[in-house]
Amino acid sequence: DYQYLLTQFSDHIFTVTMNRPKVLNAFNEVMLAELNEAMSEAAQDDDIRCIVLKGAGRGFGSGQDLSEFASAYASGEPLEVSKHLGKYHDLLRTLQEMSKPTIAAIHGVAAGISCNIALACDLRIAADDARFLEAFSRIGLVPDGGGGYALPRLVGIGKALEMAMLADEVSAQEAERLGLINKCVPVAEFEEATYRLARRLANGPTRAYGLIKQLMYRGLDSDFATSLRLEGELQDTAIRTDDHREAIQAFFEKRPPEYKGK
Ligand code: T3D
Repeated sequence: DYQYLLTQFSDHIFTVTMNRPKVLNAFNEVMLAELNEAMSEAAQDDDIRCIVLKGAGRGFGSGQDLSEFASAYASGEPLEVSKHLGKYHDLLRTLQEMSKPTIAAIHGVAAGISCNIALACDLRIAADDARFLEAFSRIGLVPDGGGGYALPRLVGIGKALEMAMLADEVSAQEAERLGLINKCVPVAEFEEATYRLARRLANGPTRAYGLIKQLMYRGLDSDFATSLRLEGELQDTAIRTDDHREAIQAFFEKRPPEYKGK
């Protein structure tokens, strides 16, 4: 049991809800440690074939808990930023490296490092009341939590600089248009649409999804030749999976495939 997370598992879908609603799910040390633990365990669990990350109460998350900064400054202790950030970096690595799809389901505000953790998930679905805020420059900081990596790749350098420097809120509709999120849906349909997407992924060819993640994420930093080499290696693995064989058989039997994630 966690102090600041709610977790739920059904139909191969693992839902993690950040649960500090009074502060819009701001990250304190405990919640960050718990999220690291929950995601690391989920990464190892073959029964889990899709992860949904969301926030309790009226938003997804408000970023780092600023009262932790304030109390450190008041006590005169220096903040060990690199050590502290390292724990966020562990989480980002786990999200990218785990061989199963992750969905950030965003309603209300996603600010600061909460926004960037949403960007580190594979897919993003948002309610139409969602707003995205690279809040960092408002408090004299640079985007962290992988924002410097993900943001320009998702929306292009011009918009990334605008979001980071001006730190204006971006609406869900605008975020969808920019490619910052995959889909914006009406609030009333948000829950249903989130789990429709999650079920689709959880019932899909999980091994192929894991290999697709490698191909895409490594491709972001590869030259053409390296990426082609990698696709050869990964396809060699994909072609040996039970799910691939099942899909070929299902095609000729004119029925939907029944993937087992193997
Ligand atoms: O080393 C490192 O860790 C560096 C890492 C930095 C990572 C970061 O994430 S830096 C960015 C940190 N986040 C922010 O600067 C955002 C601060 N919050 C806001 O600007 C606003 O709260 C929001 C735009 C997110 C939402 O506005 P609104 O009007 O919907 O809600 P609110 O009334 O401002 O907030 C509700 C409550 O949550 C309020 O408490 P109260 O007055 O009801 O007792 C507010 O103080 C609290 N809250 C909101 N954000 C945080 C927070 N408390 C602590 N930390 C927060 N980040």
